[in-house]
Amino acid sequence: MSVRNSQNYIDLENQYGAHNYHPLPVVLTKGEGVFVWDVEGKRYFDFLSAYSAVNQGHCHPKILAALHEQSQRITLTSRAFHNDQLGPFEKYITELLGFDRVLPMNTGVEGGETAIKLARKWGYTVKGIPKNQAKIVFASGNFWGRTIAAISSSQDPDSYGDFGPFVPGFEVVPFNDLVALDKVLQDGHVAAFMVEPIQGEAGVIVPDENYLAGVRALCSKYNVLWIADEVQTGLGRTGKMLCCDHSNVKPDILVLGKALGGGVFPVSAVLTSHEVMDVLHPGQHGSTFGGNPLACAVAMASLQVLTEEKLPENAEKLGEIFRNRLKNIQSPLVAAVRGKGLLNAIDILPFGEGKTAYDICLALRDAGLLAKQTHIHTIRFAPPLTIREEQLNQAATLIATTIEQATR
Ligand code: IF1
Repeated sequence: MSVRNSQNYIDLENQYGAHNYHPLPVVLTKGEGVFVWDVEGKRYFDFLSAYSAVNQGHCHPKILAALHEQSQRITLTSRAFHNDQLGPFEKYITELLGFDRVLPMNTGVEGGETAIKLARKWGYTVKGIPKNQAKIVFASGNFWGRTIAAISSSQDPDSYGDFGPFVPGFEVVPFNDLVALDKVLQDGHVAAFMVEPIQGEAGVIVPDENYLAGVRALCSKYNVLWIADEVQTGLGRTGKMLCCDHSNVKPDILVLGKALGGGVFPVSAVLTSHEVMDVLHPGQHGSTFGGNPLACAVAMASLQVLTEEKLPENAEKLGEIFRNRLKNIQSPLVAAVRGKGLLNAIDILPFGEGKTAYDICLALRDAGLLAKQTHIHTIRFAPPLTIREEQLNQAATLIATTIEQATR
């Protein structure tokens, strides 16, 4: 076949691939910093960052160098043997984030599953919950992945429909509701409460200022482990290294993923105390790829880039500017603007003949910016944290113009 165009690639996916996504019609072939290019050579601002997995920008030179350098030496040993990258990475990340121990995995959902297994085992062996009666509480609107356990806590029919039966022992309370949480945590069989500090997939739902402090206090009061799912909000995205840092509170178990791999490799991690992590003994949990030398080298570089380039601080500063620009959009379509740092979203009212946020995303694509809607009416805006102020303003102008022209 001669050089393929976008449609050729889309046709191949339609014919040979599972239809488990409905991607925006654009075919990407190159990424650098805050920009991506399609196969026709058109450049776009990337305002999704692979759902916050590319916080450091596409193909960051330091992260690629770590990937390349380590890949020339050794890439996979399994945990049957030690390797010379795991220990240094474990020391670095636990000291950087202030936890005693870390358990490395690969994807975010594996991190969530690991956290839940740790909590259940702690519940039985430390808290004294009767065997197989441990409960895990989740916030309604949660999203933490696509495994059977993850969808067992979901209220989204797209996530759980026709995939039953579901994992028992899961309960749900309204997000951002400390009264409801207080009530449910009084059940002595509750081992943990798992919650995102800001709910990403639900539509960038930011809780009240005092919510996380309330979660911390209630979990301590009732001897329940607080699991913070910072797979999407962590690693600088909301303007601090961890979203919990805005409230000066620390979870008992922290789950990281996405940008821990710097946009080049799947790396996730669960960080916690000696008391919790030491309930696990050899042979009780693991993963073929968890803690592999290539992942550790990449994750180390990914974390160093965040701190060396002050990316959380940049996200904090530019997030304020961006939300102000969105709030000044002169259009009746914009129903709400919300977010923290460079995790932001707008709600778009239906317009024209049944047009929705998806149609705005198509228009943004034509204007040179890629973003994706969630739950029909919300567009999430999450550029790489390396974005510069002039680039952010250029993108904000493009967004404003596109939305203001949508109803003309
Ligand atoms: C998809 C959503 C985002 C997450 C939080 C754990 C995980 C995720 C807070 C699991 C993953 C991804 C999954 C991906 C799209 C994306 C997503 F739209 F699906 F919900 F970001 F909002 N905790 N989120 O957001 O991490 O196992 O995927 O590495 O499934 O389409 P993972």
